[in-house]
Amino acid sequence: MGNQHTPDAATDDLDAVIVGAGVAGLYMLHRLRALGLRTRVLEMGDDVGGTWYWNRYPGARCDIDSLDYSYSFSEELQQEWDWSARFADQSEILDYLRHVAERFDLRRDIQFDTRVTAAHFDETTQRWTITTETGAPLTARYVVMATGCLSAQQVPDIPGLESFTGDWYHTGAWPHDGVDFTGQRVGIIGTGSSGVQSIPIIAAQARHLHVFQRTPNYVVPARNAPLDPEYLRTFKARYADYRRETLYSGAGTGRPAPTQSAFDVSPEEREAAYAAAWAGGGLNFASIFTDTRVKHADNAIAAEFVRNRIRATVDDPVTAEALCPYDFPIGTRRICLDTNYYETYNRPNVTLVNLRQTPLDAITPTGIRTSDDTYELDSIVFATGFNAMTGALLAIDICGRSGQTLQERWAAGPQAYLGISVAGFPNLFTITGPGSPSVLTNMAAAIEQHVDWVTDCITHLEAQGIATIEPTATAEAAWMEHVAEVGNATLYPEANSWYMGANIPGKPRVFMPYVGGLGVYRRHCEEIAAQGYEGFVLTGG
Ligand code: NA7
Repeated sequence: MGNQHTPDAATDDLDAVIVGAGVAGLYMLHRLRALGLRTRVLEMGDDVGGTWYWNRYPGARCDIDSLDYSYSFSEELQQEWDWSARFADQSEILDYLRHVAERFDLRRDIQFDTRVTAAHFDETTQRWTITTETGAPLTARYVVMATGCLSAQQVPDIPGLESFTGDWYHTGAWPHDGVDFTGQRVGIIGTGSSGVQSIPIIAAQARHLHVFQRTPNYVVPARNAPLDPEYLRTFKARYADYRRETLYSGAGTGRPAPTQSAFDVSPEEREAAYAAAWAGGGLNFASIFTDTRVKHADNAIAAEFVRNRIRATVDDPVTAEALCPYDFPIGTRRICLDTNYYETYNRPNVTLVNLRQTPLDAITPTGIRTSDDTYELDSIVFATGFNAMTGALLAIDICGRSGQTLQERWAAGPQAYLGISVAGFPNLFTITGPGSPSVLTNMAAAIEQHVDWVTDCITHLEAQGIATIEPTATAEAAWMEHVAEVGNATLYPEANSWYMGANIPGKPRVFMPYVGGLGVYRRHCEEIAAQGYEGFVLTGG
C-alpha cells in the first residue's frame, strides 16, 4: 500500500513538523491540523504504522488488549472498528492504523520514505530547520518527535556476521513479503517478546530451529482468543464511559489495581490467585498483588509459580531448567506473553542452546559457533531488541540553544522534564520520551495523553502569542530525580533490562520510564499546565 504523494514543496516553511507516522505521529497530526497549523509528518517507511509497520515477524502481536490498545479520541472510530481478537496481531493493527489515516484524511500531510537526519534550532529566527536524507530542508516553529520507544533496532556486534552466506533478519525490520523457512535450518538469537512470539511459528515451519538463549525470561500465557461479538457489543455500549474510567488508572487500562499484598492472604489463596491469573492470561499476572515489583519475598512467589509451570510443561529437565529465569525479579523486565512457547521445546526439531554455559563465539560463513560446538544454519533471526527509549532520538542530530546537541545533553543518560521536553531545546516535544510512563503502561493511552497535553500547550502558546517554551534546567533535574526516586523504590533497577539501557553496550545505566503510573502522571501534567506551565520558561513573540 503506501502513499507516494509528496506534499507541496512550496509549503516547506511550516508551523509544525512531526517525526514518525506511528500511533503517536498520526494522532499528533490530527490534533495540530485541527488547530489550523501547517503541519507535516516525516516518515522513514513507505506507509503509516510505526512499530506495526516494521515488526512483521511471525507471531507479532500486541500484549495489551486491543480494546485498550487503540485510540479513544473518537467515539465514532472506536464504535466502527471491530477487533477480531483479544490481542490483535500486527497485520490487524496495521490495517487499523491505515484505516485511521484514511478516515481522518491524514496521508496528504505525511511525507513517506523520508529519514530525518538533523533538527537544528536557530536562536535568531526561533525556528527549527529539519534536514532529511532526501529533499530540501524544512523549517518549523514546533518539532514533535513521535519516533517511538522501540524503533531503533539493535543487531549485536557479533564477529563474522558479514561472512554469513545464508540470510539473516532482524525481527524489527522484517521483510514485507514474509519469510518462508520451510525445510531450513534456522537459528534465532534472543528470547525477549519478539523471540517468544516468533519461535513457535518458525519451529512449526523450519526443518530445525536452534534457539540461542542468553537470558531466560518469564513467559506467561496470552490466552489470546477471538472476541465474542456479543461481548464486543456490550463492551462498546459503554466504551466512552470505560475510557473515562481508565483515564486515571495506573496502566492506562481497565485492569483493576491490586488491593492486597501476597502476604495478606493464605498460601492456598495465593496459589489459587496465581493459578487464576495464569488461566486468564495476559500481563496481569505480575500485578495481582500490591508488592510484587517492590518486595523480594512477594516477587519470589510469583517467580517460582512460573518456574514450576515451566518444569511441568517442558519434558526434558535440562532444557526446562535452562528456561527457568532466576537472575532478575519477575516483572522487572517486560513479561513476555506466549502461545505455545514452552511447549515448543518438546518438539523434536527444536534445540535450546544455553549461551550461559556455552557462549556465542562467532558467526561463521555457514552458521553459529559457540564455545563448544558449531551449528550449520541456512538463516539467522536476530530477535535482539532495540536501543530503547533514547535510540531513535539520539540517531538524529538534534541541536538546541548555543549549539548544544541532545547527544551532549544526554551523555550521562536522558534528562527531560516530564519526559516530554528538554531544557535548551525550545518548542521540541518528545512523545512518550524518557521520564514519562510510556512503556510501563498501555502505550496507546500514554501517547494520547502526551499528544493531548502538547496540543493544549501549543494552543496556549498560540493564543498568548508566546514564541517559545522550554523547561528550566532546575525543573528538569527535579523531575528526573523524582523519576529515579520512585524507580529506586522498586525492584526494577535490579534487572539488566532495556528499561535500564543495559542491553546496549556503553549506554548509561538509568531507569528511564516513570513508574508512578499514568494516572498520577496525568494529574501532574494537568497541574503544571494549570499553573501556567510551572517549570517552563515561556518567551514572548
Ligand atoms: P528484548 O526484550 O530486548 O530481547 C532481546 C533478546 O535478545 C534478549 O533475550 C537478549 O538477551 C538477546 N540478545 C541481545 N543481544 C544478544 C547477544 N549479543 N547474544 C545473545 N543474545 C542477545 O527485545 P524484543 O524485541 O524481544 O522485545 C522488545 C519489546 O518489544 C518487548 O519488551 C515488548 O515491549 C515489545 P539478554 O537478555 O540481553 O541476555
